[in-house]
Amino acid sequence: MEIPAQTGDLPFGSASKKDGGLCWKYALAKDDKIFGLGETMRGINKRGYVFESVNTDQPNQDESTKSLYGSHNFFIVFGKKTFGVFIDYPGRVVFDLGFAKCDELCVQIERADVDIYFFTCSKKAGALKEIAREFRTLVGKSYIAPKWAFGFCQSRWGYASKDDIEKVWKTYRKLGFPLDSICMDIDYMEDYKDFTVDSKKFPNFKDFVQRLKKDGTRLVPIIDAGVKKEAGYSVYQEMIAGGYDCKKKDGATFEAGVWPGDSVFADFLNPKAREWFGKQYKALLDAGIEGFWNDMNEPALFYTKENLKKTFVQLEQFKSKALDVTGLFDFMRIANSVCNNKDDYKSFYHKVNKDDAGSFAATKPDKDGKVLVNHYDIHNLYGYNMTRGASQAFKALNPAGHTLLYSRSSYIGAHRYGGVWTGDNHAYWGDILLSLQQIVSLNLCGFLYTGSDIGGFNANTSRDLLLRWTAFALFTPLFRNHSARGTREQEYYQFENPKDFKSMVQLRYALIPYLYSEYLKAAKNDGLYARALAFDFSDDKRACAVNDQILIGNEIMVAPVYVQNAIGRYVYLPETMTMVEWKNGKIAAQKKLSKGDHFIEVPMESVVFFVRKGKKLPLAKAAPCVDKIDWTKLNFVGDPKASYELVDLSSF
Ligand code: MIG
Repeated sequence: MEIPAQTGDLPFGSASKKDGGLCWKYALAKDDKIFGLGETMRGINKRGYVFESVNTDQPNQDESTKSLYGSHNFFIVFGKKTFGVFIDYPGRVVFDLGFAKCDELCVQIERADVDIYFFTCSKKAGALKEIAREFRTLVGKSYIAPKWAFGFCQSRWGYASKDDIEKVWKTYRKLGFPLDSICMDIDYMEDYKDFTVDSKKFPNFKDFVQRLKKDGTRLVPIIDAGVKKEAGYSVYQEMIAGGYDCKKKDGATFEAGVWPGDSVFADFLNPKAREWFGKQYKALLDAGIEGFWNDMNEPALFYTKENLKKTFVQLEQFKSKALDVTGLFDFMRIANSVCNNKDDYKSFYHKVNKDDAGSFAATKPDKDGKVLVNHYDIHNLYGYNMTRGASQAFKALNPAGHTLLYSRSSYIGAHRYGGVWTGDNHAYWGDILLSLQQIVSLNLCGFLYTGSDIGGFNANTSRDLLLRWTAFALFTPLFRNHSARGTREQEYYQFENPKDFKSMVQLRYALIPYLYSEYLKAAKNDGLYARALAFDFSDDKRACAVNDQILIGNEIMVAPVYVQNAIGRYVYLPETMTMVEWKNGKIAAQKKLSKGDHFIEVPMESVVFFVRKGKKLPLAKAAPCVDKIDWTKLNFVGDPKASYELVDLSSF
């Protein structure tokens, strides 16, 4: 259906119809900066490149990658005029932020049916924070993760049995590491079937869960979006019987291959299907599980049978040809196009209320007032709704409890239901910096509970990389060391002198009363836990351009070392600050430094951070798990005359 889109001048820039969709343009002033866009590649200031909102399972990220797992169409233009823009559109959006033309911002929305929100602030001082807050007033309060979810989590794709997990737990305990959780990746399931636990690999699972929990260590299982197609498997049977599955145009169930082989997909846009899927988590909650991570919910599709068939026909033609270079590349491109194929996304539908569908309706309403919507058009809402269903189910299934939930795929608004992790990064030095940049951009879009796989997911990590990475990540809410199957094992005890890692994990625990307080304050006041320096020092030109230092809460700044073999780094201080060096499990040095540039030496086993002017930072004594931290016995570093307010943690 054609809708009459508003074109012409908007409060900022102007809109016109283009390529069947809508194009919004804004002329950028020379020094304008662009903050936001959540989970994307590149710097904190996104100006100068082009990004796309198309949720994608992207295992080979590099600087040219335009889309990752989430779509977060909110950003702030900061400069001559300062304002926020939220492009509420569930499908493909392209953000050219001064790429085609240096001074032109151009957002191309695939169809003209879109809501564009602008946010302004009349005052210049504090405008960035105020605009971020206004945005959150619109999109809602942030999900709050339980306190234990700030503890250290060890994970790896490859823990395949109770023994594997027990070994991780025992080794960390033996070495005296704090540890709050261990993630269970897909191998815990029976044939990759969601909501099952392989009883051969995990005998007496419930007892195991309790035994670890008594020690302060929780197990956090993964849930994948694809559900195995298997007669007799109750989740599959119920999905089909209840009509909760995504269907093709002819009404047949949509099937695609993912880890379990042939799989089916719940129609998370249908409230009944969402509710039904949410209830499935009960099986694991009943075993004592208190946290989950939702994966593959872009949704990732390895292949469909239809597409494979077409692909084989195409590849067949290459058999008779002598393969030249161009032919070879065509051959590879065609073979690679099997995964996450656009035609597959276009081949299935969701059932929604006619009023919710608006111009996206692909059919006439049925007798219940429902219409079908093509998946492709609303692609970016799928993971969001999976997490939404789980979160709503937890409220009903576990009303007294507090369940940890984070998702790989998301859209604006998913921050109300859970956190996100930044997916399959690499054990590359640049990915430490990328993580810092993603975390501030995600915060700005409302996602406060975030973190990246420490040490890198893909590729082999090294001891120095893991140390430097940990020294940064210990300030991020999700503090999880995770790696891919087939890579070098990267639990901290796999390396020489694990005590150097232990010291850093201990700092994390010493900081938890602070980090969790700041996190709760940000969640309650629609504030930002992690943010760029520009948000607090908007008049300081140098501070506004800083791309590799961030503020964590209201009292500290961090400036990680992310270069191989560096002995330290230059740090820009926008005000006088107290530099704190943590080493061997305690504060090793404190020094007041003046505003300006400083070269700071950072030994490999040290963590250095900065307490802001007129502020003090509480530090607890490290404990084996979050529940054992004594929140009443705190030491302070920084300005002794300052005051610090811990939030009331009793209900968390
Ligand atoms: O296709 O479950 O991002 O964290 O370890 C890979 C296996 C599927 C992707 C997730 C990663 C997880 C992995 N998963």
